[in-house]
Amino acid sequence: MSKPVVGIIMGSQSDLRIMKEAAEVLDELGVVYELTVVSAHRTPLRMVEYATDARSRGLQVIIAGAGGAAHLPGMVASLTSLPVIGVPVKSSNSIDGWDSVLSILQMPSGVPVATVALDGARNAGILAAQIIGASDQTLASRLDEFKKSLQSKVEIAAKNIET
Ligand code: RP5
Repeated sequence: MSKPVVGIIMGSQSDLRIMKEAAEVLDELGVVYELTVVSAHRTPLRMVEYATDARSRGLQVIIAGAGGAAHLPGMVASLTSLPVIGVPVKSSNSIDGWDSVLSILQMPSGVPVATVALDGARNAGILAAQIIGASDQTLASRLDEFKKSLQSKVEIAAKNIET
């Protein structure tokens, strides 16, 4: 089995119900990933180690999901030059998820996080694959097929409702 190129991390095991959607779409696209829990607040040293070792371990993209005071994606982005995709998770204590969205979205200049929609882990997986696909022709072809399948679904739905 080849080495993971995408790292999926989340602030708590409670985020897995959302973050597993990133893993599922990477499975569909044939992208090898690893998945674990890293908390910016509860395990800060583990976060530093994960982010600083990520590139040397072969990762090319990190997907980081967190809820509430969701500092994990931004802090990881501050520690690595790998692209970081942030997934705001609507946790049970959230104020409608705005806390998660704004914590991840409003990054200072110089430290970007590619933020997807609230609970948008599936899109985070697709975006990670697209970043890797920019220099991987086999994956790019798979992504082209994936895009065509989205188009076909809409065309079939359109035919079904047209009168
Ligand atoms: C964040 O707090 C986690 O990312 C999670 O979304 C939220 C709640 O965590 P738990 O209290 O369920 O562990 O750090």
